[in-house]
Amino acid sequence: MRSRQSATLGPMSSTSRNRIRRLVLLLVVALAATACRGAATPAPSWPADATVVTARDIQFDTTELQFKADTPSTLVLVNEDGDRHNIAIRTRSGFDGDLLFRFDPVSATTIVLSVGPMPSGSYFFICEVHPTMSGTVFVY
Ligand SMILES: [Cu+2]
Repeated sequence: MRSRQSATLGPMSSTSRNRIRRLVLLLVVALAATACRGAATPAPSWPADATVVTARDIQFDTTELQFKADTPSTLVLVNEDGDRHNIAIRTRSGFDGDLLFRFDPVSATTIVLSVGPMPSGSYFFICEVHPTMSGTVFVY
């Protein structure tokens, strides 16, 4: 009596070929995803006590910044606009008084900045590109 030909013993069935094809496709997709992750710029990080300001629609999300006196601090600008923004801190409002801190305007990015120690007092901050984006700085 002849035994029936078994699908698993014969030449590779089309089901098996499809399974392997699917596996290879999955591997390619997984490798591509890994490669993309590797190429991406890591998101910036900052200390928990950093002062974080968000710029959106040509406005800062706060009119008041606070820093500890006589201590180096971290200032983070999250600029969600395509427009360029910066922050300058001065002893007087607008473009008057002594300049205590500034950085060049940036667009559509998040930057983490070191702010040098400032003596306690009230100061003013402004976006030099959009002077209506301004507020008060309390150093205490
Ligand atoms: Cu601005």
